[in-house]
Amino acid sequence: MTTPQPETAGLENLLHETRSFPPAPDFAAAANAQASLYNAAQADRLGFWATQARELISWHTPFTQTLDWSDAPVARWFADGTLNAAYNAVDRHVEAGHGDRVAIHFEGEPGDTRTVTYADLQREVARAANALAALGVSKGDRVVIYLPMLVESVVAMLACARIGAPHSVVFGGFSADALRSRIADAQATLVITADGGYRRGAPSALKPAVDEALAGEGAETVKHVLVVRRTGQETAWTPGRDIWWHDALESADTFHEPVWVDAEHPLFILYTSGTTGRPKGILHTTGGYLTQAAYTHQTVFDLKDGDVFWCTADIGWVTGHSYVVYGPLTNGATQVLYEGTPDTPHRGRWWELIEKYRVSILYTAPTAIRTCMKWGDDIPAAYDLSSLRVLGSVGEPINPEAWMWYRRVIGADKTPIVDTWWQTETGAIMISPLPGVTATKPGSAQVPVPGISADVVDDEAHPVPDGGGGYLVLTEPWPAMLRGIWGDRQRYEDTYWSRFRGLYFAGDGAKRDDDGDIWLLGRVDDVMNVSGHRLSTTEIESALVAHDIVAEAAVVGASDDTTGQAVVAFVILRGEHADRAATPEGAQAVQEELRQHVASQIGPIAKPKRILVVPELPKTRSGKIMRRLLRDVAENRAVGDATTLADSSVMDLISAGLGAGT
Ligand code: 6R9
Repeated sequence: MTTPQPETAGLENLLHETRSFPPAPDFAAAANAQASLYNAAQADRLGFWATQARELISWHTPFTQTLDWSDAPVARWFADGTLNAAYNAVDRHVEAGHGDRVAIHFEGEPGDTRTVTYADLQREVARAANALAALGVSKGDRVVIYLPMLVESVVAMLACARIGAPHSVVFGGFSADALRSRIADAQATLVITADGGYRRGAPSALKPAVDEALAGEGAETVKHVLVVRRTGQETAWTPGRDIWWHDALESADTFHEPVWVDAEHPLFILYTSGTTGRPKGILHTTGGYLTQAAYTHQTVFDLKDGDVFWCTADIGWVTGHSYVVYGPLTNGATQVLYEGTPDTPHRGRWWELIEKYRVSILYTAPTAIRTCMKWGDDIPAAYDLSSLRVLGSVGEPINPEAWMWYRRVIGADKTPIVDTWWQTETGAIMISPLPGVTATKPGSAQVPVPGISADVVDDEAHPVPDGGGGYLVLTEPWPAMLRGIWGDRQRYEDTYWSRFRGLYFAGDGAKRDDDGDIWLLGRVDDVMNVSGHRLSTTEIESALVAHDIVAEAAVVGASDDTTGQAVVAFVILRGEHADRAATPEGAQAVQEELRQHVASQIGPIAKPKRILVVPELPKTRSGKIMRRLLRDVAENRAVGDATTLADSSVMDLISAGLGAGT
């Protein structure tokens, strides 16, 4: 891990963003969030959360305790209350007379659509819960869900919640081996999958990966596989083990009494990759998680009656859990669920969907925003995006250039942008501006949401002053916090609580600007140390992307005999400039131009030692750049394990293309 160094003056300017966008008065006047929320939460943090839990969640047995921290760092929130997450997400809205409200506008990649009301959802979830129970799944059993983005995926998660069986969703793009290791770690008894899903215009099989996973070691606990028929493609079948979802649901009753569970009953396990190969099963429980998911969804996105919400994340990631399933449905929202990729059958598909469903709140990732930016302004310009009123970003630092594009081109230069920092481990949004309250700054997540306490500290755990940099920590327990790593308390304590005594170590570098606002600088392993100067990969990437000819950039620190680390940049040029680097002379000219540009934007110290023009960047399936692989290239090593890449051929493309002018 690199030690943050005191900032050098020359590095300040890029993140010393001076643009600021105060809320529009009419938006502020009508906003759900008011500045007084911060004061209320500060005056009585626990009381504040207890109020949210009572107002936003329906309890079967009301709780009397708010936080029990006696077994720190494992928290217990609202522990003597009982509830059911599926009841909160579905039934109570029907009971309140909103059965006809649309819960999900589903759009399949081939263009098939399905409108699901809350009453429909209630029937489906109840039938699925009965079907699971009939297969012998009961409270506490683990169910692995390996599905594309379908209505059935949401129903499957809620059916598990309804019977108190923690689900573990495994992203449909993961390999059979990744699936097997997660099934084995969770000791799941049931897998819910599909024959396949549609991806880039063609059916893509899923079931074979399940068959392969179950043939492997450690997966013997699985008794049944429920299979959703989506594509109708030919599917190998193991009689006695495999059951069609529609057959199981057809015979199931539409009434099901929810299983009331303790607030601390496990709701789900979600695996996330750690620094070692073994995935970490992040454990979330029911009451606190649901409270913070609902609260942040309502406050950070300013959710109102009549809004149409669209979070583009896959349910295989935590963002899909909290802002496709539990947050929006607990709040009774109407949302869009889209199965496919943004460029199928054309690059305007997302904007077409926003126009079609009058989406008013869009929540997506910087990588998607930069991709759309690369495709050009004329594509979104062809659609009516006037329904949009709040835009969100999540997953990685958003460079100011992409932020400004998002606001100008998608948000008609007026829509507030909420840059939300959080993690699988935190369960819900932790740091974000509040629309209508915060004057936003391009590239900064800014302030902890009311009720959350975060800080930036130095190596000795001392808070840094405004203008200083260090590590992001969370200083007080929060309702949606992870309750541990499945089956491994020691690893939980070691990973998150051993770096700084009594503080949760998030693993992200951060700085405070002169106003005290927080800027996330990427994972601390992405922080470079060049000649004793702390340089952030994000900062240099932002500078590169701010240049006209650059579409995307990834920066790594490669070990260097003299400077410790050296800055190596990988850039994708914008379409119309791509040819410029085709010849060695052209590539050299481009490199020199970009080096000078970084020098002028940040300072000579940040000038990349090497700039490599590449056709693609290696990204995980959740869109995070895999810098580890780029470091292998930069340090002239054989490229390491690339199995978690979304597209495993990217590294071959990169290696093949190098040579010219590097
Ligand atoms: C929700 C999610 C968590 C890591 C986190 C950080 C990065 C997420 C960010 C952000 C800067 C933001 N991250 N949101 N960095 N600004 N708004 O993405 O969870 O997949 O567990 O990733 O993502 O590095 O530590 P997860």
